Amino acid sequence: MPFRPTRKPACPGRAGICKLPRRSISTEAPLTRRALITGITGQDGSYLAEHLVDMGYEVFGLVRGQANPRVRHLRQRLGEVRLIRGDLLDQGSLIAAVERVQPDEVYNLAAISYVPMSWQQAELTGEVTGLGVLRVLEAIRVCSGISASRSPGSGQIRFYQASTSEMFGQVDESPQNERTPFHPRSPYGVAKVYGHFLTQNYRESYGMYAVSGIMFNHESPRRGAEFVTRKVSLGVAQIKLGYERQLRLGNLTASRDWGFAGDYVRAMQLMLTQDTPADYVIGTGVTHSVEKLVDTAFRAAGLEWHDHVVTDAAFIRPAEVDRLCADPSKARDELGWEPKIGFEELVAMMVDADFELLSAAGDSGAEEYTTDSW
Ligand code: G4F
Repeated sequence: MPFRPTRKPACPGRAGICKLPRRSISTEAPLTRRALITGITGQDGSYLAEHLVDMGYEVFGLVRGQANPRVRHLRQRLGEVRLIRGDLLDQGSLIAAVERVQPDEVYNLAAISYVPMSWQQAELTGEVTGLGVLRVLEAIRVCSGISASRSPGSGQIRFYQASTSEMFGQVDESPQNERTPFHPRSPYGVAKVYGHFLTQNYRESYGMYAVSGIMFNHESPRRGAEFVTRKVSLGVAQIKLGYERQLRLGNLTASRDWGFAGDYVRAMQLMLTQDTPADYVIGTGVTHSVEKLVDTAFRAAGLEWHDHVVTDAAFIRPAEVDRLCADPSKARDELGWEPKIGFEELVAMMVDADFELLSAAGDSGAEEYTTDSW
């Protein structure tokens, strides 16, 4: 029998939880499954929160800092989500968050996820992206009373770790599946490998329901402007509107398996509903070069990329991941997961969204969405 979410009474208004205004107010006390998401203000966090709210979950998000500006965007988008303060660098805050929320599911999406930054701040990347996973797992273990001699009971907290195709790095086989060896090429990739193996280790050591989704690149109009897809879609919109003439990029020959983030969060939830915890590769199975991405985006706006794109050595990485392509057959066969949005549709969606965004924001607003980050 596949696992079915159980329903339990909600526990509103607990100390330390900042409840956001609701989009729609139900007169009945909801009986629902409860999820805690770290990294809720990021692209994946926002799509996952929407998906879980639509499925009837009660969703809590961990937010760090005193005046995190991303919280405002989240408030506008998702009134149902309750926010709780905590930080992946602070073990006590994670234990307190798990204790207060008493989640059925924890999704660890928080990380320093911009690969070039991991060379600039390698230690911080290791702390957040690597050791942060340990701290979340420890918070769950401690709050659940699990130890080497005490296994989790049937109502245990289920844990999802956001692993990544960057762990494959320099690959010897293509496409990559769950058994492909890892050869990470950045401090970010190395930190993610640590988190991945630690998740496996807690599953094997303590019998915890702890799984990793090895997600290939997933994009959307909510993607940060530093990642290449969004940098390109913003650049195209700026050029189309006459705000810019050039777009400066790094390595155009690298290839990635790009999918739509909204599709990938469905896989995260499905992974926590299986009888047996396991890791899954999530991707489309189709790869394109950065040059193809650029060509597709400029064409979508009726532009010719050769007239505008300049390659700039400042954006070349110390070590590159040349080519990634997923073999998502295990996810398809066992989870019934398939992506709904293909590459061309994704690129057109992002270009259209940025054209609308910048048209509404005007010339001065365009500066907010600068594409010149490293
Ligand atoms: O968009 P990117 O920065 O994504 P990257 O490095 O593949 O990592 C992303 O996907 C991973 C999943 O596999 C995540 F784990 C990770 O957190 C992140 O979300 O770069 C994609 C490719 C690279 O080969 C890069 O060298 O695009 C190339 N590129 C060429 N010019 C550029 C640029 N990348 C960026 N960010 N900016 C450029 O100007």
